[in-house]
Parts: sequence; C-alpha cells; structure tokens
Amino acid sequence: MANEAENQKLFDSDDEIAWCPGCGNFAILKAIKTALLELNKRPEEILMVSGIGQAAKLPHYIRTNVFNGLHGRALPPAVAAKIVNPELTVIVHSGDGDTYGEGGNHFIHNIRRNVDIAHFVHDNQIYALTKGQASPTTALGQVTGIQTQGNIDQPLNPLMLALAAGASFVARGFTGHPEHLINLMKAAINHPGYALIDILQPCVSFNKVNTHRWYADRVYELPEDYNTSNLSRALEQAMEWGEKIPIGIFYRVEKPTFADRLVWLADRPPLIDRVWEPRDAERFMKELE
Ligand SMILES: Cc1ncc(C[n+]2csc(CCOP(=O)(O)OP(=O)(O)O)c2C)c(N)n1
Ligand SMILES: [Mg+2]
Repeated sequence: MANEAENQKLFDSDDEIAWCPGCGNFAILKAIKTALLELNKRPEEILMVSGIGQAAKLPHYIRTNVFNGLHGRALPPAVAAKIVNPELTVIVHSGDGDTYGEGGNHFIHNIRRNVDIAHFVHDNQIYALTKGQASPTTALGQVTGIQTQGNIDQPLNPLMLALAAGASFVARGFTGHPEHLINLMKAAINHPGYALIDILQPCVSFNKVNTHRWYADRVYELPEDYNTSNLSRALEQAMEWGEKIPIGIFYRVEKPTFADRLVWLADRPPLIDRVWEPRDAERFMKELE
C-alpha cells in the first residue's frame, strides 16, 4: 500500500499551481500523471516541452525534465531533443494560440517530419493567459473582451489541418471524459511518430461560451468499430463540429519517422553518444559521410 501511495506521488511537483479554480487544465494534469503511471514511465525518462500560456505552465506542475520555451516555439526544441536523444519520451503541452497561431508554421512542418513525439493541445478556444483575445479556434462572431463586436476571423479546424499535413496520429479528447483522455494519451505516447491530441478544455474565466456544459452537451465518443486507418473518413469525421462533436482517435497509421528516414540517424548510435570537440569540424564532416 505504501508503495502504491508513493507511486501516485511520483510525478508530483512542489510548484504552486496558478490556474483558476475550476480550470480544465487540472483534469489534463491529472490525466497525464495517470497515463505516465499506467505506462510505468519514470520522471527521468520524460521531457515535457511547452511555449507560453496557461497550458504551457503544465510542465512546471509535474516532476519530469522540463523545457519551457518561447510563445509558439514549443515544437522546435521538442523535436531537437528527441532527435538527439531517442530514448527520451517527449511530450509537448501547449495552448491553441501557442500551437495553431504563433506556432502554426512549426505545427505544419513538424507534422511533415513525423518526429516521434506526443503533442497535447489544451484547446480552450481563447488566448487565456493574456485575458481572452480570440485565438485561431475561437468561433466566428464570438464576443470577447477585445473582439467586442464579435470575432471576424473564421476559425481553423486543427484536426483537418493535421490530417492534410500528413499526421500519422490525430485525436480529440475532452477534459470532461477523463478515462477516455487517459487512454488517448497512452495511445499517443506509444505511437511511433508525431501524435496530436486536441483537448477540449474549458476556460472558466475568459471563454463564457465554450463552457464545460457546452462541450458536455455535444461531445460523443467515436464508436468501437470506427476505422482509424481511412484518411477520407477521418477528414469527413473531423468536419463534424456543431450540435455533435466527436472525440477519439480519428486517424492512426504507421509511417516511417524522421529518424527512420534520415540515413545519418538510422541504425547508428544516438547523437547524444557521439561527442565531438566543438571545433573538430574535420571529424564532424567524416561522421556525415
Ligand atoms: C511572440 C509573443 N507574442 C505574444 C505573446 C503574448 N502571449 C503570451 S501567452 C499568449 C496567449 C496564449 O494562448 P494559448 O496558447 O491559447 O494558451 P492559454 O493561455 O489559452 O492556455 C499570448 C498572446 C508572447 N508572450 N510572445
Ligand atoms: Mg488557449
């Protein structure tokens, strides 16, 4: 029993949590800790990477290795760390603004690279940290503190975007379905290649439209017999957003990863074990041959 209790605390950090009471991020924090425990991961095997925002604070609140970067720039250090040290389990936690707005370019092009990382987007459909401006997933016409006449920009559909860019694992979760979310996280972490989960996460302070109730009334889980390897079907399913909002794994196929495709990395010792003197250019060029 004592061991079990200790185990539950394995990923607990001492940092004081600065999210609002009732924030959907608490459910995501609990889910990722449970997913890691159920996968028998150790804190030292994990690297959590984020940009800036409320979502991006999550890596502070969990005891693993952490890299907290710039707004919109979570993916470049995450993929670099994975390429250099393939033994690491690399998980990115960032917001809808961070990922699809400021980091939109990195999002598209790192999907194309298919580096073996898991990417969990806390999609509260708002820029929460900066007090509620419209984000790339805020609904057309939604009134915010800044868009007082309603948001005039059409939102993007992150799942369709990821599918169109060639992602090999595309899923949607909801903080109100925690068991389902834990299973999605475990599947994404185990997936060999880039894995996206767009997580519907109510922001209790700045998004008064997309509340827990709003999502709970619409969300349904994709059925057991849903075929996850059909791209056209996945795109069609990803278009469903309104009265009904599906959650689950929309698409999952195995494709060669970045490390499989790059001859210089494949079947060679990991870069972290290949140490060069910083100025030993000749040896570096030889390694490239
Ligand atoms: C280059 C840059 N632009 C803008 C900001 C200001 N900024 C910080 S967080 C943020 C919004 C974060 O929104 P999101 O990624 O959705 O995370 P949330 O706070 O909603 O979890 C903005 C605009 C910044 N820090 N750096
Ligand atoms: Mg947000």
